[in-house]
Amino acid sequence: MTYFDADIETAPRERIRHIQLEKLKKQVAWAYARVPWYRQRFQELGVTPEAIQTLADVSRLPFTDKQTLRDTYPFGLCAIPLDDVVRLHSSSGTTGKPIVIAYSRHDLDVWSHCVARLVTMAGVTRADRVQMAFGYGMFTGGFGLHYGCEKLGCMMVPAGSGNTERHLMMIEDYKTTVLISTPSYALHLCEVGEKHGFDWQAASLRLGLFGGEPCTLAMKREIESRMRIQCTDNYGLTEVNGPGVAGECLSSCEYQHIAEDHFLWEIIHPDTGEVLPEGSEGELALTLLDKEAFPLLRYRTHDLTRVITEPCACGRTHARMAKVRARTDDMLIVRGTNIFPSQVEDVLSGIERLTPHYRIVLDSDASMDRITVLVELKPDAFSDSFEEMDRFRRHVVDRLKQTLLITPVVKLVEPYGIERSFGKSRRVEDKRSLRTPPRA
Ligand code: DLL
Repeated sequence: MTYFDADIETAPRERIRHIQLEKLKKQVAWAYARVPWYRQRFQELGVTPEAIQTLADVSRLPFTDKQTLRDTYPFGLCAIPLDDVVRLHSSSGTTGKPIVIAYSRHDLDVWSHCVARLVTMAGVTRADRVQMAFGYGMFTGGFGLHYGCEKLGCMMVPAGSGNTERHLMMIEDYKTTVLISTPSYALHLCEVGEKHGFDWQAASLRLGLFGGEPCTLAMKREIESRMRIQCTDNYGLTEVNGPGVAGECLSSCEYQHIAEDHFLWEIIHPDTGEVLPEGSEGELALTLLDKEAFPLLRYRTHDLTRVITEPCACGRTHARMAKVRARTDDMLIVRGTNIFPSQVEDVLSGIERLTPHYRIVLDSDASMDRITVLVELKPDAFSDSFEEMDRFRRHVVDRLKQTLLITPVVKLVEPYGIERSFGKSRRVEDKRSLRTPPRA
């Protein structure tokens, strides 16, 4: 069984759009007929499912977002009897109640099909032995990628997250060929392996499939050269199944093919919600095209990207999204200046003597907000000379200042001094909310 579906994946764009329109009409009618929340929103906007005559008509429909899921928590958006729900997953959100998503048997089949295609695109075959370093639980990463690879026929090693030494042992003993993890965990595995004298050159690993968090090109190249593997990035979110929404093929570095026969994308203005012209950067909104249990129309992802439809060297005709480097809700406002963590990352990745690990801490003294960037030195960048280290620290401050337009505090941290994460890395700590309120 192969999961390269040439008929669909290399179809002319008009055919893809035709498939999308037919599915969209059905999906909208499904949501309207079965979910009171949609019926009410449609009525408020004065639209009915019959309004959908072309793909552009999607812009007449209401948006959904995390708030919709919170307002209807837990099962208010469910379009099928709960007895027909076979799985729940929830988001890794850190504030308030989690959001929950339900799946029918059909939804799980569609999801694993999307993932089987995605991993095939990344070079995985049924002969591969796949080591899973995503957690199995409410997070969609572990189960989502697991069932897609299993559908393809791979030998799955469901190691889960954490226990890095055991991961190394499994690579060696089971001769695994594919690692699935966040890029930050891959980097951690790399370091622990190097500390133990693990021979990456001799190891069987050949591919790394990363996702769940941003992976800069610099980070990808670093992992590729240290682990001696080829890496691809893939994108997804809990609300839209999980992984399987978009992924890189082996020819399309930095762009990820969207599974367009299952997801309709729009790029919208993050403030006004207006649909932007093709190729513009904006917020990605996604409509699931064949979801039974939890239909989501025009789901606002908060992820900033742009989508191109030019042909790809791999022959696939599905549109490609640029790497997500920032979220609209990631933006930090420090002393009135807007800062994205990805800007800090871009600067640091251009400084030879630093590792890719860093942390941003925001706090305030008196009425002033302060941004501190902790940066980690590579082992060979460490010097006994205080003057030399301080000169380097000031150089990092200057480089950051040029991009951020405000002066950060920079602290140099010794090699391995920044805590590693097993899953998604937390790079920003905002302590400003802990400020003691002034006395009345
Ligand atoms: O992270 C689903 C996933 C698991 C995708 C494993 C790929 C692999 P959530 O926990 O709901 O779901 O987080 C979704 O993470 O809106 C993005 O902001 C971010 N994200 C996910 N993948 C990427 C990526 C999973 N490849 C949120 N690059 C999304 C950049 C990513 N950001």
